[in-house]
Amino acid sequence: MTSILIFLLFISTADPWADDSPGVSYGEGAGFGQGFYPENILGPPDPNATSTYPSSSESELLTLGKYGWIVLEFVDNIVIDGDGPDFSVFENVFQFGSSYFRECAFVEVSQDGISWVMFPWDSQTLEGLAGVWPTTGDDPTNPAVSGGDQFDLSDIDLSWIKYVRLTDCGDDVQDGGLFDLDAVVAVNWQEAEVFNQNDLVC
Ligand SMILES: [Ca+2]
Ligand SMILES: [Ca+2]
Ligand SMILES: [Ca+2]
Repeated sequence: MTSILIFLLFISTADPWADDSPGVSYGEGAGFGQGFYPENILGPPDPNATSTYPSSSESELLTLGKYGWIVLEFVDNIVIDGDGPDFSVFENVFQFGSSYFRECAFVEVSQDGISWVMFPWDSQTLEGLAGVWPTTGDDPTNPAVSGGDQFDLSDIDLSWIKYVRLTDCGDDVQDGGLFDLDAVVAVNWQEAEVFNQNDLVC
């Protein structure tokens, strides 16, 4: 009985947030937030951030630097392809008037941390990049109200992923500067302990 209770307690701790960061490589201009890494980019986005008052705290943000990259891993859960967007990336984008201050990153995903698939992106519309839309401050697990940038695994024909890699766009995109990661949040997910990858067709 005790072992059953411990097991139930264990699986009940799964959460939608990214759980670990097994790799990071800083580029020119990095430094901000490194003293708080990795806690500042795990868990939910800054709860005080809104569209017009973005997060500015080193305890919530990590600057990757020019062409810097970071890998996030889902440990207690995996992201699955469900209806609509499957995960969201939050940066400290903010709105002023009808304009937005944006700092973008390329988004790749992986099942094993070795083979990666990049979401297609457009340098003019910025579609397919992270760091485009502000955090609203509303429920970060609900893409209909959360803001941030949403990604749908069906767009790249994957049924599940365990890793997300974000790479600062550097000079490849005309944006405001350096990407500052706040959080990566699963929208459609399963607990890792009950997940059997043989049940899903990749
Ligand atoms: Ca998690
Ligand atoms: Ca954060
Ligand atoms: Ca989907």
